[in-house]
Amino acid sequence: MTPRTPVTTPAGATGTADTDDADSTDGTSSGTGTVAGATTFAGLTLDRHVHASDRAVNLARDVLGGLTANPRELPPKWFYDATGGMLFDEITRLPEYYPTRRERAILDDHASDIAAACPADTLVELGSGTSEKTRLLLDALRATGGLRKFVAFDVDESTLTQAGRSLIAVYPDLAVHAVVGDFERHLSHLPSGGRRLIAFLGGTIGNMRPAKRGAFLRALREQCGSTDALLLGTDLVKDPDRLVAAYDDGAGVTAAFNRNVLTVINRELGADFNIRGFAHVVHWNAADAWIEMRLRAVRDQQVTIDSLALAVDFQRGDDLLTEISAKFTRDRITTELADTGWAVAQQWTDPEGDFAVTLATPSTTPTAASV
Ligand code: AVJ
Repeated sequence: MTPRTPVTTPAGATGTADTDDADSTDGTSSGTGTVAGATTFAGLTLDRHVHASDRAVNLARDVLGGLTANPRELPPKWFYDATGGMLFDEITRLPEYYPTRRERAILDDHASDIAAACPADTLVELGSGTSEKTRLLLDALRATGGLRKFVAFDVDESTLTQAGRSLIAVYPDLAVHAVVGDFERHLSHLPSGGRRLIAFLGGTIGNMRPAKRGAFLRALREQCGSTDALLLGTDLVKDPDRLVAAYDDGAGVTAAFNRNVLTVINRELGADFNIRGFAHVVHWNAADAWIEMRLRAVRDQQVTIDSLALAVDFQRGDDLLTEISAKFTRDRITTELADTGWAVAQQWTDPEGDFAVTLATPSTTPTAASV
């Protein structure tokens, strides 16, 4: 059980902070300023399982591991600083990047079906970001009469508090619980109670390799009671030309998003990546059914990373894998869910069959009573 320290901000927002994570520091002061201000924050609860001070430690660990591995690889979560978040937002509006529009179309058409199948009192959104898709689900759940609470779970505190603030303005009766955490590590800290619809949208599950996906889905299953449900958004396999174009847009926004991870490492770890020294490369890996996004050295170069006391040599043509984005078939989704303790209740696609949203319910007894 996690010891928790209640926190009250001057604005009246309440929060709890971990005190047991080895890499966590005191959460009672840093960051509470981001929720301070207007009384509209009454009703916002904030839990922190990741603190600003963890970020450098985790980034250093990932960069050291990734740049000394063969092949070289960086986890995609480090794209998303303020600039990366803005670039991703731009990506979702690109003509080539269809997934966001397709998923929104599905939720536009079927949010009420989803709410009817799972009339939850609590909507939990993993990797929530800021999306308007959340509102489609909240509206549908509110129409069923039982909605009381929204739990937003995201690694970025400022994204969460901004999203929480705007949701409370629109839904004054909604209890908004923001949880700052990494969904690969802190799932056991998801607020429990009530009937929960847990949404994991955008196709983000595709950024995990199959073994990690399986572990994630299993861990989530173990957190769920029999009336909870999972709403999963997944991109579908299609013409490789369209897949590649979605990650290699004509305006170069995805290239800038990809290279932004180097800017993050430069700033936060004192590295000297020359971002013009790396080309944006997109490859459809048909055998694994995933898109690979890479940064390819355009010339021989050495990069030093001061915080790691590390120098890394790149030969011209050397690749750094920055993201995989897996694409599914409907059968594959059903199989992977079944293998991890979930039964598909309903599955929807857009009319073009580009994207799928799947509603799944727990199918087996959890193996461990986890808290
Ligand atoms: C929304 C995180 C799943 O993999 O399509 C978009 C991220 N990367 N363009 C995806 C992304 C390049 C996106 N996710």
